[in-house]
Amino acid sequence: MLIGVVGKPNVGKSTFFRAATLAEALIGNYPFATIEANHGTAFVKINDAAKDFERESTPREGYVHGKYRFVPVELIDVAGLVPGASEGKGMGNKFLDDLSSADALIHVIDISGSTNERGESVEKGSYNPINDIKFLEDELNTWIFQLMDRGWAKFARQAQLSGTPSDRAIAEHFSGIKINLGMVKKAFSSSGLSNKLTDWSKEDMKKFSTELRKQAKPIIIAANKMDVSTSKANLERIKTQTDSIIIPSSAEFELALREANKAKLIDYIPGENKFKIKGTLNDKQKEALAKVKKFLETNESTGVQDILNKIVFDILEYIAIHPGGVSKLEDSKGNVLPDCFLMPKDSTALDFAYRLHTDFGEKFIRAIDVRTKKTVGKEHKLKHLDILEIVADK
Ligand SMILES: Nc1nc2c(ncn2[C@@H]2O[C@H](COP(=O)(O)OP(=O)(O)OP(=O)(O)O)[C@@H](O)[C@H]2O)c(=O)[nH]1
Ligand SMILES: [Mg+2]
Repeated sequence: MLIGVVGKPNVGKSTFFRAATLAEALIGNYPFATIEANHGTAFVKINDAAKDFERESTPREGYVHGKYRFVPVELIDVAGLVPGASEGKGMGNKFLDDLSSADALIHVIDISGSTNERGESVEKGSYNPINDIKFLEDELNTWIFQLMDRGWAKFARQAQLSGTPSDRAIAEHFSGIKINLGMVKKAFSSSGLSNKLTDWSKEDMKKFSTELRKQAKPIIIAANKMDVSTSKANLERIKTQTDSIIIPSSAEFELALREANKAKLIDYIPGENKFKIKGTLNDKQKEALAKVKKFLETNESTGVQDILNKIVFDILEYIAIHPGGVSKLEDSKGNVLPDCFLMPKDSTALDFAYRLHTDFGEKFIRAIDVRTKKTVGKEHKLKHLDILEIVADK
């Protein structure tokens, strides 16, 4: 699972990335602070399933904090995007190449309206960030369209001659940017276009690439810099002007909280609207945390964790599944539910067996739902937080 953090320059992408990963990334109050993409590990938050058995998980990857388990997902923070990127303007082409393997995107916008379309600082509230939402979608749609347009006539002819179904031909053509058959099928049905690719006009191709982009690179909007005074009014206004999914955030405050938690100055569970002071703070730290506390009193959270969770569980509709045994939850080393796999919804017991190991898939006999102790077959559909034992032939 790879999530891209995107947006115009200077909106807080690297701050968001650092808050989510605690990996190093340069933050600067000027456009194009980031040139080379930063890769890191962020975490989605789920209930710790072992708690239902009066135990606590010991994850091989990720960690447990309180009653929650934090499951790793990859995050990539890319260079800022400026208008015309799909024609190579700014860091355009590089930015888009970096996103090829992303499953979904977090579009960070500066909801305070203090950066113009090129990412330069302007007086707060003076720029309307609604423009940014549309511009990013347009750039991504154009990017897909251009990839499609390149050599299209020949491609369409060949697909027809070889008798390959159109959706399969397109899925193969785009597999390099993580587009699969399911996404192409959905794009066909939502665009209502005919299967005869050689008949498609440029307009048809544009329509199709827009639908395909929605499937392949779904976007959630992080309305960032919510801690600035002009943000609240902007957010209310913008919500009425778009049907995009918008979650308010303060990446800066989340970063402060996570760093203070790491330094053991506070106890903070990502996504909560409170934290406990447990270390000795200097005056500067006290002042900074007091500001964050005040923010959390009127906001549900800093938004960063909500955004990650929403993308993975609501937009991509993934579910988290643990391998485990009916007789015991531990592996041979005593680790409790050490593994957790994020799987697409509607995954079956057999899909899960294959995910664990090809051998398990090929030699699948049955599976056992560890919570209910019931035996289930290959086609059994899994649900979020299931624990499954796979019984396979030796
Ligand atoms: N007030 C406030 N400022 C923020 C927030 N997030 C980021 N900033 C500030 O915004 C400026 C830009 O932050 P970056 O994280 O470098 O932005 P970026 O989008 O990665 O910028 P580029 O790499 O240049 O595209 C810095 O001065 C940050 O401190 C936030 O939640 N609130
Ligand atoms: Mg950056």
